Amino acid sequence: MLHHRFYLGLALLALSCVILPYQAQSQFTLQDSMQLHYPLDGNALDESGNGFDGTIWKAVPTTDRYGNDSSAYDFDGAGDWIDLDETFDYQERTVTGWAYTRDTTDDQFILNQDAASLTYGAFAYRYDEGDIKANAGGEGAVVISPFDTLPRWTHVAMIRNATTSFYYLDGELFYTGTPSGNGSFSFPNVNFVIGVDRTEMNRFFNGKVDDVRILRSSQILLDTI
Ligand SMILES: [Ca+2]
Ligand SMILES: [Ca+2]
Repeated sequence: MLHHRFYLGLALLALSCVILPYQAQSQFTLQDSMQLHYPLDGNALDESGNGFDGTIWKAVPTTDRYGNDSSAYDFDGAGDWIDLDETFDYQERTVTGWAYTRDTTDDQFILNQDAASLTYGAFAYRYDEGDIKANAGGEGAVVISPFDTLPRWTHVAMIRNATTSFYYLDGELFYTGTPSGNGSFSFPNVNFVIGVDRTEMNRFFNGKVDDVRILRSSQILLDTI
């Protein structure tokens, strides 16, 4: 825990130059900028107030990272996912969630929105040939070494603004990049999907997902780490 707090402090320091000018100009609050929030406590209702409720395809309620019953969703790696008819194509964007991973051997998508028509690029958190890969906004995938031990819960945050992308795992900033507008032409899907790739037919996640949030800002969510 101390380890995470240390890195969170570093993360705050690193982000302060981004957040502070933004807040001063817009006076946005975190809640104002929340576009989607799925606590996934027995349903896929959107608690952001925007009504972006998800549709659950075969995923089942399970325990969360604290052991609370029916407080996350389990995806069995074979035909389970959650989707909704909504896109989150923002220049300033934060996508976060918790994922419980059993195995990264098979290619799997946890959080995904990917189409070439998106102005601000595809985003994804996924496993590919044993690596962890993330994409905050269209740039080439950021590759992270495989987890040392599995299974495990991991918090991921993918953040972009007009000039910079930020990638966090468990509160640790591991990469900053330059976001672009790239996305896929084949089987594009402008809508956000959880637990499967953009086709909604392939690369199903084998694990659990909890506390998915999308914000229209480049703030990191302190209460989720
Ligand atoms: Ca939950
Ligand atoms: Ca299944």
